Amino acid sequence: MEKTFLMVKPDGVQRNLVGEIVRRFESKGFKLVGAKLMVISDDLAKTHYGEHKERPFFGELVDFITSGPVFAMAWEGENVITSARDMMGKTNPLEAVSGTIRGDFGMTVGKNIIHGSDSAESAERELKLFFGENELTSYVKQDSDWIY
Ligand code: DAT
Ligand code: MG
Repeated sequence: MEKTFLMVKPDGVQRNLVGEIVRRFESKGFKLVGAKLMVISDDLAKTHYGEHKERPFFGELVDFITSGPVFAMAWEGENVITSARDMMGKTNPLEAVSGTIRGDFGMTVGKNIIHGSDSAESAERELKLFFGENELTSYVKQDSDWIY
């Protein structure tokens, strides 16, 4: 089953949105297989956002993502990578439609509440960056026959 990496950013943690965000993915039917509250190091931030290192906002992005605790999560389910991106909404919260996390809770691109892997390759890469193998759990959820 597909897995993805999602992370409530420092603004989402400070704004008490961890529970709301976990609830949305749980309610959809996805399975939480890993989670931790952590402060991202400068090195990890630069590696994680490496694809953006030439962009003018890179410094700001690294400062922001390391500015306070984030809630890192691994989620599992059918089509979870694309589905989670749809549930997050567009990068700019002002363009994100209502009903999405960014559309419902965000106002600016620099503080857009949540990160989610954008492809199978980034999901694999980001899960490895943030979680050790023994930090991801494999288990049967009792509601799975009612979801699939
Ligand atoms: P996403 O987080 O939707 O995958 P992205 O990978 O293009 O978006 O960018 C990563 C993060 O960088 C994004 O969540 C917020 C920040 N960012 C993107 N574009 C920006 C911009 N034009 N100005 C400031 N921050 C930006
Ligand atoms: Mg991205």
